[in-house]
Amino acid sequence: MSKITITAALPYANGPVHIGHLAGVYIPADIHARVQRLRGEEVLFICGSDEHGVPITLRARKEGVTSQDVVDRYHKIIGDSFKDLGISFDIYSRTSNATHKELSQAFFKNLYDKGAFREIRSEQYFDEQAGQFLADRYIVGTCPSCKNEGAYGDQCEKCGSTLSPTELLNPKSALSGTVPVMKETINWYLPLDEIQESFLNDWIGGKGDWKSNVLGQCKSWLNEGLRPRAMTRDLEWGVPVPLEGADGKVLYVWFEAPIGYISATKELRPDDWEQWWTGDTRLVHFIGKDNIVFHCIIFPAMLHLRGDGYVLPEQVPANEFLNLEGQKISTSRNWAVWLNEYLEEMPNRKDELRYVLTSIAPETKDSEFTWKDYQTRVNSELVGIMGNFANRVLVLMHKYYGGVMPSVGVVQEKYRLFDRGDVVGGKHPMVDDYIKPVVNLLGNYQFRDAQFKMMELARLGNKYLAEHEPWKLVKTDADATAQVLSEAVQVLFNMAMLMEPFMPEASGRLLGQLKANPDAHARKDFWMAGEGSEGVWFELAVGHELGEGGLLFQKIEDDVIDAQIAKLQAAGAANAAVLAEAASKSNQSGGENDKNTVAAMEVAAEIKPEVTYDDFAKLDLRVANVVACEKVEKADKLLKLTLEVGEETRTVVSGIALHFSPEEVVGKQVLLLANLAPRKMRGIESQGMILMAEDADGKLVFMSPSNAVASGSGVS
Ligand code: B3M
Ligand code: ZN
Repeated sequence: MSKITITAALPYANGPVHIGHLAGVYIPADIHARVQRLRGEEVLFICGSDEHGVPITLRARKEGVTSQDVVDRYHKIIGDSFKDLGISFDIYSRTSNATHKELSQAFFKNLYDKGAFREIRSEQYFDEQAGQFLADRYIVGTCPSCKNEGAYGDQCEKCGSTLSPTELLNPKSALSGTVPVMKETINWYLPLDEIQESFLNDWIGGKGDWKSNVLGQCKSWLNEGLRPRAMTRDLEWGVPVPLEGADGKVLYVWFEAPIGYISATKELRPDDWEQWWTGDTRLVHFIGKDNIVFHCIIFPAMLHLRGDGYVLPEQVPANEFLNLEGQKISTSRNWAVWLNEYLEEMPNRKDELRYVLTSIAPETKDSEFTWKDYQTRVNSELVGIMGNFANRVLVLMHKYYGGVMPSVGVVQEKYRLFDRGDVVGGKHPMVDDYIKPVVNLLGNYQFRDAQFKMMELARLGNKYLAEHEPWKLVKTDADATAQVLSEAVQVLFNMAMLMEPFMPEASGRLLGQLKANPDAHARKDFWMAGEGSEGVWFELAVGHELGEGGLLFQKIEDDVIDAQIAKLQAAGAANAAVLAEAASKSNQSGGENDKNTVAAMEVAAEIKPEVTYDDFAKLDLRVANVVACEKVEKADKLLKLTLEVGEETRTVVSGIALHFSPEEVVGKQVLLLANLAPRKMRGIESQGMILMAEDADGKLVFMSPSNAVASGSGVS
């Protein structure tokens, strides 16, 4: 047993959290923390509000209140809504508190005294009207790479480039809109170029088990060559730089925010906090992809430079982004499903949200939330499969046996759920086919697949009931009925156990309905399956009294979903109004850019960054005929297409099964990306990708030529 320190990115206290944050960071982190606790590990699960940084001061300015007002308001909203959703933080702290100020200043001082920083005199943008230096987001301008006119001094959100203020074209102050002047200032820089050579290259080089999206970003930073980065800023809001003569300067928010994990630990455990950051403690950071460089490069460099035994992260399972109804989630455009509002409007659907967001978690690439899909997953998976299975079993148990586990007479082979031929060797199919795979997937941070595997137990149970129909069997074979229903109860019990980290409330409800309450020791062996324990499965004994059944999940009616969609459409319409107004304004003012135009540009469909003709010429696009098509087993979204491409026959797996039946696809001409690297999906090698358009309602349309063309014809 070792200590595990699990951190979840500290949300900026400048707005509530939304489903994108949850799917990318907080739900996976919570599942992980819960699993580790179930395994008997010593866990500290840390989070808090990030209360410094320019987004907060800008918001305060816009609203005409103080920065402290803003963070007080959102710290409460965010903290309450996490708690309400059941995110099991051991502490939800904040970076404006005294412990944090003290600790982050001490950290800075420690590195300063070691000579770790380079003191650099430079010219920085200064707003003469506001009398202030313009760091990071205080300055806006045109992105040098993609020409987005709304880029910030630290980053272009459109193309993702990291920028420094002086790289922006046409820079303007976000405070006054005036053109800034250059003014000299001193700041302290972390010499990341040197640290790359002396430490980071090797350290990251040894992280072969990190997720490929995370390693990819790290390597591209390293390949480009790191540059010194300022760890102080000329700003008022933040932790003051603890040096003589550094008045008006604060610590860079990305220097002190990660230290917030440590100060939160200290606040929670004043006596042994250091043990959670040294020794053989395992440190895991849950973050979104935009935070990778800070957690994988800068913070580790800081910890390493201290040289006094701080642990470095063992894993940083960063996720990609979640989109909402076809658009990027955006706080400024109010294009989001806000957690606090969701919890108010659907107070009894917490686990439903957890379940759906885990099912679509952007673990390997960006993914998409739609309300219709949410409804389908709740109604057909949670209500239709899981809830229905539990309900049928419990109702029949009460009807036939008064809710008491019956004794089974002669066990009949043909009614067995599993072939137990191999139980003798200490193996049980429940363990080998379900529990161990779930535990393994969780160990690999594959939460989405783990939950899917857990759900397979419900599918298995339903299939088993449908096959043997105990409600009919009861008329002819009492023993078989008792056998089938008892086996079904065992499936329910193990499923309820496996549900615990994903849907803690529903798991508790189901265990309550079963009146099952395994002790911590048994739970531990269950969750250690394959690692230090052969694995255990659970059974309720003959004579055990079951509790009352009841619906595990409630169906969601169309009107609830329609109301949510309408709410988003209203936000969309408000944005369109801003767009129209900005357009008319910019006509009047000769195209001068203002912040409304920036918001408006975000609304229009996003065109990806420019590519060269050479990039384009690498794609081999062909017309292909679909000659056969079938569903892919156990994958409700996938169709397997057999394509004729000139002389050649190809197999392509495509995620269009929810839109088309196989019959609708056969005979179509489609556009094929023929030289995409082959990829295995559900064991089938997909040799290319067919291209589809998506209409405004999210319906897919084939890109077929208007007149039939010979298959294999090139497209250019
Ligand atoms: N406040 C969250 C964000 O980028 C940022 C994380 C800090 S983690 C130390 O949305
Ligand atoms: Zn850009």
